[in-house]
Amino acid sequence: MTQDKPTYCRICEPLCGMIATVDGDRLVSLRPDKDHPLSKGFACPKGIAFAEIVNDPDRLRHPLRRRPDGDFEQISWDTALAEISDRLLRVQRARGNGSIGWYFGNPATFSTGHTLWTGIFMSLLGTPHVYSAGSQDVNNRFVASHFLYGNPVAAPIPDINRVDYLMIIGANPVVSHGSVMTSPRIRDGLHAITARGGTVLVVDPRHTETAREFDWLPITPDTDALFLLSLLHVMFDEGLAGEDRLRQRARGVDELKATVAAYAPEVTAVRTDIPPERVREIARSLVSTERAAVYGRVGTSLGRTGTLTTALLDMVNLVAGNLDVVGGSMFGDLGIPGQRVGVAALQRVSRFAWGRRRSRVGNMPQVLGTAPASLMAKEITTPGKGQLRALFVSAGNPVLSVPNGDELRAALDELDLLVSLDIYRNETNARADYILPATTMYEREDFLLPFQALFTTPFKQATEAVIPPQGEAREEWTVINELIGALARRHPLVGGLHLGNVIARRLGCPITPRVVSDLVIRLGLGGDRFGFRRGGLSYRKLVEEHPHGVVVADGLAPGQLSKTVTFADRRIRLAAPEIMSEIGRLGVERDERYPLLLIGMREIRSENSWQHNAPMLLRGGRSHAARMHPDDATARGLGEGDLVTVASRHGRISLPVTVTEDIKPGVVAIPHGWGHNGSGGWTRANAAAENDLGAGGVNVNALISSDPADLERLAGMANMTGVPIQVSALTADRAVNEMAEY
Ligand SMILES: Nc1nc2c(c(=O)[nH]1)N[C@H]1C(S)=C(S)[C@@H](COP(=O)(O)OP(=O)(O)OC[C@H]3O[C@@H](n4cnc5c(=O)[nH]c(N)nc54)[C@H](O)[C@@H]3O)O[C@H]1N2
Ligand SMILES: Nc1nc2c(c(=O)[nH]1)N[C@H]1C(S)=C(S)[C@@H](COP(=O)(O)OP(=O)(O)OC[C@H]3O[C@@H](n4cnc5c(=O)[nH]c(N)nc54)[C@H](O)[C@@H]3O)O[C@H]1N2
Ligand code: SF4
Ligand SMILES: [Mo]
Repeated sequence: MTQDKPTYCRICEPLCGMIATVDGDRLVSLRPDKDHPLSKGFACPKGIAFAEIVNDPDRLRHPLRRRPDGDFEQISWDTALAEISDRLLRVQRARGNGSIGWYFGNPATFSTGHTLWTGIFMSLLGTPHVYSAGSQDVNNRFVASHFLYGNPVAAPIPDINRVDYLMIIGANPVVSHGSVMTSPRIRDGLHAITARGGTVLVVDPRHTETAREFDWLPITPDTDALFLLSLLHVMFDEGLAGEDRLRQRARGVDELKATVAAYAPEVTAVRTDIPPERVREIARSLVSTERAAVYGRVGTSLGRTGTLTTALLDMVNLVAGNLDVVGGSMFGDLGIPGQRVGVAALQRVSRFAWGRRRSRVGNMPQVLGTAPASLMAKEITTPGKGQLRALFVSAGNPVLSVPNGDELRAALDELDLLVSLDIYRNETNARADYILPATTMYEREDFLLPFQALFTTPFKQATEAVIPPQGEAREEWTVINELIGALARRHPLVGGLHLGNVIARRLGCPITPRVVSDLVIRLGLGGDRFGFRRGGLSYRKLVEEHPHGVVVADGLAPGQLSKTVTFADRRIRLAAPEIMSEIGRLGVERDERYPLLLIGMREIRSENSWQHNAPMLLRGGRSHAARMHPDDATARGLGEGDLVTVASRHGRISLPVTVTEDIKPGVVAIPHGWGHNGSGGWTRANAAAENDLGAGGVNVNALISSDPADLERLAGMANMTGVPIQVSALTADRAVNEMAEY
């Protein structure tokens, strides 16, 4: 007998409602939930295909241990945990807590237990070796907010439901479904803007899927900061800025004004390739349209000055009068009493506050307790106190996702202990000593804390697990509890936590992610405040009475800045010296040998490196290719499908080229997450994208530098966009050599 259970998808940020059809312990299929108040029957192919991932024969179902010959053998959980604990203790005794590290990848964010437990465990250990996908994604956002608002977790989001002029810069929501913004049916949301007579302008080097549906303004990669400085220039120069009001809300207006004076649109056009008149027109529209917003994402994060660029996005919104107002760029509200005071106190005392801790290699500042993942390899290979010796990798595939994967792959072999928690065997855990099988999202209950302030329509949904763990899979936080137990006797803080866990369990009220989530739900927007707010929400109520989720407010509330800014005068800082000094880095010396600029792109039927194995997503064949403009192709004698070598100062890859008008001349786009190399799992992914060079595609991050000197300075962001490259035809004998290297 099958049963339909409402739940939601946790692959990417809209968290679309899903109906899981379950037969006993088996997930039969997934379909979009028509009764979900926001996604209203929408789900993308990745979401639907997830049933194939849950049931994938390639999925990990048992703990594995690496044998001396490199192959893996199945072992029991007891053996795995006992051996891992033992080896971890040995490393800890010999080298200290600071030799233990953790990298958590993108899917960890979609599991409250996973993120919380990892964070708590590592911070109690006090190790600086905590890494995440954030330094390849969004950490610059936190640092920009730290300097602007004194609040690293404040993230303004566009008021999609009410905005009338939206400038999207460096994001492709029609494919990505929106990021740092939880807005189901985002494509419809954007079309609604134009349907009500508004404008959606997409500033992007590529004529993306989003740009094709709206207005496209091409820009030279990694020149967004210059463009934004020019927008500010025009706003001040033409007296559009409403300076009195601005001064009430912000400090540093004069410094900002003086700085942007040098960036007239005519000056920056040489670099951005945006006609000055267009810049003036956009600046005026942003000011004169009552409901206008600028929104940027990955494309504005991975340049050489991602923190500056993101800070400038907020400054443009603020100066144009569009920050924290209806229809503009707004702050979500958790609705938890004392949230501002709490963040302010943490900023003051916590070692997680920006700049309190710096990395051993490269002297880079930590961001929310994490160091740049680009440094992991060198932290492993550089001897000395604090050398990284034991590493856990959970829900991550850094060998493909961080710069210079080859360097990292080789470094992983030098570790005393490498443990992976994953649902698959991947290119990273191919080097692990142990691989532990994790549950997928449908095998765990969840209420996603990290996304609560990012919903463009305030919304809450909690789910039960829809099926039990498959095979011997376990939830990450329960595994972390075991590790905490293992280190308890050797470390007072970890010991304290372990003792707390044991006592709570004895008392029959174990500390679980659900308990923590329940607390946040009850204290937050729409919560029952433990009985003080009648009819309010709790975890149980959400699951039992609102299985499709519930909208908790009509729209985002304006006027959140006073709850967001932690500085005593509650005014935004526009001229933090750290941010301003980044402007000095905007100049570039072009290297004639690398005349083209590399950018990234995401594909609709793929999620980073890990959805290349689902038959539904591979239908019709998939290939990995570099996108290039016909002018650039002709100049190099290249045609559609030709094999090329792409080289940067840091590495070289070979793959086929696709010639397309949908990209700015001089720019080449290559998707990341490819480079599957037959590591034992992902049989279909390894075989897919087959071309004359082999299968599985190539790892574009071989072109990206992991040198600390090449990282963005304030957040340690990897520089993955606007990277100078050269492209040339792959000659027959070169191809033979490349094949030999595979
Ligand atoms: N289908 C699918 N969806 C996904 C993912 C996926 O892999 N596949 N990944 C998820 C993840 S992890 C994330 S973080 C989000 C990301 O969500 P988005 O940021 O919306 O997605 P991207 O496709 O990376 O969009 C970045 C855009 O920036 C452009 N760009 C590159 N360099 C520059 C530049 O210098 N300036 C400007 N102005 N634009 C530039 C690129 O052409 C691209 O269109 O997507 C999530 N959703
Ligand atoms: N060149 C370039 N590189 C990039 C980017 C780019 O735009 N360009 N984007 C960057 C961005 S935004 C991101 S987020 C990173 C992603 O980087 P990573 O997070 O390191 O890599 P993913 O490919 O997302 O790998 C996720 C892994 O988690 C596993 N997994 C899935 N679900 C679960 C689960 O529930 N539990 C556990 N334990 N494991 C699970 C999958 O099997 C897979 O092995 O890549 C970054 N790298
Ligand atoms: S857009 Fe697709 S992958 Fe993302 S949450 Fe919705 S269904 Fe899942
Ligand atoms: Mo990401």
